[in-house]
Amino acid sequence: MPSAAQVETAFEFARDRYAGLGVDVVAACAALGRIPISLHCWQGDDVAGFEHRDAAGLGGGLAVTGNYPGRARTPDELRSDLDMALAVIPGRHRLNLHASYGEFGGRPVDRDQVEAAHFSGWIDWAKGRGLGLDFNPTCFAHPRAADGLTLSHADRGIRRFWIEHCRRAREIGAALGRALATPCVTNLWVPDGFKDTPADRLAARERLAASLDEVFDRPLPAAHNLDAVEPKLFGIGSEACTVGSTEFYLGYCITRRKLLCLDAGHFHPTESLADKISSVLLYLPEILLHVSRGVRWDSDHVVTLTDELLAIAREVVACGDPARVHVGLDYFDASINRVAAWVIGTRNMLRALLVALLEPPAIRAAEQAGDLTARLALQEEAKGLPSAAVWDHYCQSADVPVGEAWLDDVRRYERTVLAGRG
Ligand code: RNT
Ligand code: ZN
Repeated sequence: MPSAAQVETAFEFARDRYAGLGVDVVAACAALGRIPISLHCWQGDDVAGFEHRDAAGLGGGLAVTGNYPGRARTPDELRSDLDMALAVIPGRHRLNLHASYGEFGGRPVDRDQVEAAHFSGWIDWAKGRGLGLDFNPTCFAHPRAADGLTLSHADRGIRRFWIEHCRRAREIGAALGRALATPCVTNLWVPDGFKDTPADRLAARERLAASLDEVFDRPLPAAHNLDAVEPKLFGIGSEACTVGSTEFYLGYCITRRKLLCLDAGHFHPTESLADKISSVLLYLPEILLHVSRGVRWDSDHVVTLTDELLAIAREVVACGDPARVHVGLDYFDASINRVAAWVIGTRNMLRALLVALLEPPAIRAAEQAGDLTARLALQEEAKGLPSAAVWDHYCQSADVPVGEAWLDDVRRYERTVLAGRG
């Protein structure tokens, strides 16, 4: 690990190098500090939640692999693990909760009964740390989702049940947003789809649209709650047709003024989420990202510092107003230390955003001047600029470990806390 003085020296060199290219590293770091990342609670316990069901019942095409010891089993354990992760991540961030993570006091509370009171422990925790909260209805891992259909189910009773759940989720989202004085993004994803060729795709999609209109019929103040909806290409068990496809939700969002959630794993493997951001921002004021890493399919691998991640971050910054893009993470890996998985993915998201904020303005200027040779040359040279020295300094200034030193802290936590979980 470098000494504090070494970090400082490297930073000064980097600052001058960037200044020579017209990049203000101090301004870039300040801008990075204004971009919150919404950490997904479900990485901490393999999407299990606190309704006392077993992971085998996850359903909805979701799959968590691995059995690394130390899974959080209670809200307090999950919060403790999040505190550990947040202690080694620079900046102030958000937590993204699923409805299944309420504190139900050991009582069976069905999804159509869930309410804001079940999340008061989370509100207190978030308030104490200056964090914002985001929210999701949980439309999987439930007997009434066993057919792989929820809001688009042909049975009106089943649709009603999920409409009620999703309505409650929005109200909870608004309560979280009001309590914390920062709008909660409530993201709706339903697994609805067909394993084999449906005879009537249109009817299912009409039912989904009608159900969504019922879910959203009560207006909520944007200062408290922002509604997002999440399309998907396919899932395990819905290979032939996903009712809530990209086209379905893009049209829905444009006509109903909702946020579109773009998940990096929800497209064909050769499609780039990065390229979609500017297209949808033409028609929607704000969007939500689920930054994930699909490997061959929507595998939800831990986010690493790939070209695709750099490209996504670049587009978030290049659109001119990063506040229009809510950045959340969405992956679940139980084959490695779960706290480390949060830290790795979140630090990588931030590093990618920093690289984007440090992009030399000459690249865009070359394009504007029609000099595509210079654009390519400068893009390639920029890859070797000392962004890592700026990142190290950013971490040091935020009083979090520099470089791989965070792993020692997580290992200590593993020995002292996680190992005792049996
Ligand atoms: C599923 C969606 C969805 C979930 C979480 C748990 O494919 O990506 O966002 O991963 O809600
Ligand atoms: Zn997602």
